[in-house]
Amino acid sequence: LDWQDHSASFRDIRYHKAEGIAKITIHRPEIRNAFRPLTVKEMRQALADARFDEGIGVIVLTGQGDLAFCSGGDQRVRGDSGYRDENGMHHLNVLDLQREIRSCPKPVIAMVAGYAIGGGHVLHVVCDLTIAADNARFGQTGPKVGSFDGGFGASYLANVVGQKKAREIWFLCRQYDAREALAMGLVNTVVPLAELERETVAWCRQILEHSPTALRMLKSAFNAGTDGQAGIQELAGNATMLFYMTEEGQEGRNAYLEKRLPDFGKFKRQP
Ligand code: 1HA
Repeated sequence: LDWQDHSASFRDIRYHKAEGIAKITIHRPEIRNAFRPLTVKEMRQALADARFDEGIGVIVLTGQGDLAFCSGGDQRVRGDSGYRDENGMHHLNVLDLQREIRSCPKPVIAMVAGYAIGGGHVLHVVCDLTIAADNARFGQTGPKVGSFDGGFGASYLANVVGQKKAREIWFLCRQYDAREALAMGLVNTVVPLAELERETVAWCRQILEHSPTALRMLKSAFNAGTDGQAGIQELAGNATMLFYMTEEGQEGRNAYLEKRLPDFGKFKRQP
C-alpha cells in the first residue's frame, strides 16, 4: 500500500493514509509503545482528522515494530494523580481517546503485534475489530501496578469475553496468547506476523466496499446497548441526520425560512 505520510506535526505517533484507510501508529518502540499524555493527545488529533476526512472510511490503530501494540500508561511519568505532561499537569486522557474511538462513526481496527497490555489492552478492546499477529499477547496489569480501568476496560471487556473471563483477566493479571484470545472472542482473527498488515488492509478494503451510512448506523447501534444515554444519543443523532436528508424533514426547515405553515400532509404515515 502506498502510505502517504501525515506525521509532520507529531512526535510520539506516526500517521498515514492510503486508499481510504487512515493508520495511527504509536511510535515509542523502546518502551513497548507505552503512552504518555502527549502520545494520547496526538492520537486524538489524528483520530479527529481521520473522522473529518471524507476520503477516509476505516481507521487502523497500531504500534511501531513487532514487539508491542501498546503497553499502557508510561509508568515513568506516572505522577500522584495521573500521567504527567511536559508542564507537570496530571492526566488520564486515554479515557477521552477510548470514548472517541467508540463514538467515531467509522470502523476502527486494532492491528496487534506483540504485547497489548494494561491501558494498551483496553485500547484494542474498545476498537471495533482486532486483527492479531500470532505473536500477540494480551492482558491487564492494573492490580499488579496499582491501577485499574473500571470503565470500558472492565464493563465493556465483560461484554466482549463474558463476566467470568473478564474477572479472571483483571483479578489474576495473566497474559494470554493470540490463540487463547481468539478462543475467548477477544480478537477477530489471528494471522502470521508477516501477514499482519496485508490481512488488515484486506479487511479494510472489504469494509470500504460497503455502505458508509449502514456501517455508521450499525456502529452506533452496537454502542447504544452498552453506552446508556450517551449511546442512545449517538444512535438518535444518526436518525436525525437521516431525517434531515428527507423531504419531510426539509419541509419543516423550508416553511420556517419562508415564513409559512409547514405542509406535512403530503408525507405518508408508514405502517
Ligand atoms: O490502568 C491505566 C489507566 C486506568 C484508568 C485511567 C487511565 C489509565 C491509563 C493507563 C493505565 C495503565 O496502563 S496501567 C498499566 C501500565 N502498564 C503495565 O503495567 C505494563 C508494564 N510493562 C510490562 O509489563 C512489560 O514491559 C511488557 C509485558 C509490556 C513487555 O515485556 P518485555 O518484552 O519483557 O519488555 P520489558 O523489558 O519489560 O520492557 C522493555 C522496556 O520498556 C523496559 O525499559 P528498560 O528496562 O529497557 O529501560 C521497560 O521498563 C519499558 N516499558 C515497558 N512498558 C512500560 C515501560 N516503561 C514505562 N511504562 C510502561 N508501561
